[in-house]
Amino acid sequence: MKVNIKNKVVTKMLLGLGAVAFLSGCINDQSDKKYNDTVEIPVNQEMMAELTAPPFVPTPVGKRMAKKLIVDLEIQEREGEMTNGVKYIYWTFGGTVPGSFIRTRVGDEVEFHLKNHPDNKLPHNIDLHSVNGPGGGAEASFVAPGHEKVFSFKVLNPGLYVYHCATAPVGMHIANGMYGLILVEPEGGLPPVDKEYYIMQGDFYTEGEYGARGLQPFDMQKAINEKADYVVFNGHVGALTGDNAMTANVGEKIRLFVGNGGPNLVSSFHVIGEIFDKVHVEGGDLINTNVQTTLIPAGGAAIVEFRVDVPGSYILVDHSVFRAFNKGALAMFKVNGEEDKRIFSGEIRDDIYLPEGSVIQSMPTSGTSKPKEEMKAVSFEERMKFGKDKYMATCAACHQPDGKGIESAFPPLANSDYLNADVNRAIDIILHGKTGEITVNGKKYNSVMTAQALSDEEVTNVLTYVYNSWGNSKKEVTPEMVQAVRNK
Ligand code: HEC
Ligand SMILES: [Cu+2]
Repeated sequence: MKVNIKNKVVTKMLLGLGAVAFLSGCINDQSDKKYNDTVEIPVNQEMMAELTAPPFVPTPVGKRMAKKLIVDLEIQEREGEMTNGVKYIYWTFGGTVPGSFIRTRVGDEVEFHLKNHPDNKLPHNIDLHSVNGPGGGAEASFVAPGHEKVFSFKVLNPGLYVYHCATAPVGMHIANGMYGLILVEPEGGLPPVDKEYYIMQGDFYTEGEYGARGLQPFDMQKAINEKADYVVFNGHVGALTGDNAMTANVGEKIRLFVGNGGPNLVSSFHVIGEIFDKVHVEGGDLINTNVQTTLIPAGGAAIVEFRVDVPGSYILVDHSVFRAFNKGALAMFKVNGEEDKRIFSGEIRDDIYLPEGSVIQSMPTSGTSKPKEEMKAVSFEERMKFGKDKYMATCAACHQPDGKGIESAFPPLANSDYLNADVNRAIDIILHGKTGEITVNGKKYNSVMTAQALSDEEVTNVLTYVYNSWGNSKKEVTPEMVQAVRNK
């Protein structure tokens, strides 16, 4: 008996090993076969590639046969706006950051024409991660201003790939915006969806801090230290918020082509209030389902798909969340259509919950009491200085360092008609928080601001700063006024 069992086990093991050997043989054969097939896919017609500026993508490949695809891409060095009042010299593929979206299929033979505009100052090139060949085309495409380089490659592997400039110093060319995406669709195309969009994250390094005005030069040392001033989607703060938000209707299936140009930071890509039904992990064949946050490496990509079920604004972020609320890595998706209360009820009730001795809506304070000896401002200048520091530390995360807020989420304090109309109301909001619908500069907000645990002196300083900045009404605020509202 014993012997028998042993034999059985051994036989099973041998069978198992055999199966493994057989399977791996199969896998090798298959990928080899696939590869050979792809190389031999015939190409007999020629067409110009449709190139699009972000967040749009060219028409799906569908069932079209492989062709000789001519890509005509022009490099432009041009000034753009990083955020309000901040200018930056971008280096671009096609005039935008990220560069033009290129859409191909396996078997295509891409004839790439890289043009360096004569007004540009520097040579550039392109390394496409979809190329099998040295440098991804970098050496072959190295092109001086006023020149055009042509090279061609056979598209072998399906997936979503990053392309970027690889001219030394490579990091600097990427940091200035020289990256984009090229999609290689499989035979027969990707399954159809209702809406497709193109988003790419990038980190930027400027001599001035976030929001420092004027033309900001690239800062090499900050880039080396990986201390980004801006982390943004599609090249600048607000590229995809407010009127530039992506849109969809309830019930539609969305596909996002998401890339990360880097040069340094890895993205924890997340959509607040959505779950990705499907993620092509790293832009390849592996499909994960029901994903909350997907990691997108620098120089990598992912295809994410989800159905939008509930109307409203969805915020796309790098979930390394200070990047989202303090450095710009925030985009928006507006979904229109009918509510479905089975999926999301919205607020059902707001009951008062008051454990003994507690106060509603107060922010946790470190320690129990305020410092006893508070430094009091002795002049207007000092009030402004203390007020600005307090503002940057407590308010800017939501209302933004420039006071402009974030549409549909945080109302502006800059030039705010609501703020300027009533000082006591503003003091009350800081002391006690605010919920419910309000209209600021013609736009509706319906959210919650928690009470800010600040002393009378601090409220005075921060409001003095707010009222005397960004075109506001320069009202005077005193500790007595704050005290009066507190004692009401
Ligand atoms: C956690 C995010 C958050 C923080 C931090 C925050 N606020 Fe607000 N604030 C909001 C939201 C949200 C509203 C709108 C509330 C509503 O819809 O009723 C608001 C409204 C206001 C308003 C009235 C509307 C307007 O635009 O004039 C003022 C004034 C204001 N906040 C000032 C401040 C100041 C000053 C600070 C810092 C001491 C601060 N807030 C900190 C989120 C925040
Ligand atoms: Cu370059």
